[in-house]
Amino acid sequence: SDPALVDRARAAKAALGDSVFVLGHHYQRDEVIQFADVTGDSFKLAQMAAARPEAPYVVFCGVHFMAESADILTADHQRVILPDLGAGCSMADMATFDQVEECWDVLADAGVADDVVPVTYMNSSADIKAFVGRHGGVVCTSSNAKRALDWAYAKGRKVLFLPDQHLGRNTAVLEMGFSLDDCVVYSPHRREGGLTAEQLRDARMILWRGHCSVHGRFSKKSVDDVRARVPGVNVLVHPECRHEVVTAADQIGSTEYIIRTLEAAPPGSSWAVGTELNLVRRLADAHPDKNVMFLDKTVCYCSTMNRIDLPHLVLTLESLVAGRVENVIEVEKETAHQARKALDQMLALP
Ligand code: CIZ
Ligand code: SF4
Repeated sequence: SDPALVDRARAAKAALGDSVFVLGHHYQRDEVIQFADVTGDSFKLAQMAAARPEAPYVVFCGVHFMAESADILTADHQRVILPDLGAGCSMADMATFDQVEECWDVLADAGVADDVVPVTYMNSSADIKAFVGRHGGVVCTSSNAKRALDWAYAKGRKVLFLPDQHLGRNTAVLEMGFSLDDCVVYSPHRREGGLTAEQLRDARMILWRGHCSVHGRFSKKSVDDVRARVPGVNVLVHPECRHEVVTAADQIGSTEYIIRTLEAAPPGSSWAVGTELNLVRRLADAHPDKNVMFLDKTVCYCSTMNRIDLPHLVLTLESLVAGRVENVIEVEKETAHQARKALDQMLALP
């Protein structure tokens, strides 16, 4: 990255001192992550967001839904800033509030709404988290999806899982012993979700038709090809990948799990990793004694994560030095209150 920009970021951050707290998601660019005070996946960053109550500015290098969660979890006097407001998430955008309300009506018409506990993946808007909080549900991440589902099934007979069908299906089938037939997929663009009332009554897991545009692109062929190319390779993938991919892989886990697994791996071992490319590159650099590769070279970065680049970070930090607070993410009060219930429920999971 441009050395002049690195110097400017360093100078602005030094000038701000303890008044700024920079959070960096693992999928961020190297040029940005070097300025993060804390790095993590969405769960760790949600836990860490409130760790510096004395810092008035929390600069969130990640995507919009993560900054919303940080705003909900930080103190009222703290402002959460997203260096590029265009950094959204295509998965989160696949479930809008109106669509989810309509789905709930469909469940009510089928006579099952009272049996359903809604569970939403962290990768969803604050509106959706608020919906889930209002209906007695919980937020989950890829590191605690099983615990969230155990909690939900202790409360109700069915789960509506938003918005990532793959995380929901993979957790239900691989960790809860469900069959694929226990799961149905609700399509927000089809009448009645494309399901009959009978299907909704029989299902245990109602999956929203959403997916990640990065992880959803790995295929069974990606796994077969790397196994043919690299003898003895270990295939390690994120549970946002399709079911055919996780069943063909050797290990499945959240971002933090992937990082820990590579740390513990023996020197000389080979790993094909199916997750975001910035993270895989960084892991390859961090472990030169291991053969760490990207699962499928035709898949690329998360384009919205990559919108946060060094120029945006420099502008954000320099504006703060000049006393201008821009790109603030502020969740409306009642939405924040309801969403917080679902987030607190997640943070309280055993
Ligand atoms: O795909 C993502 O955005 C993930 C895995 C986020 C996270 O850190 O859980
Ligand atoms: Fe969203 Fe996928 Fe990008 Fe994560 S990697 S922010 S789920 S599009």
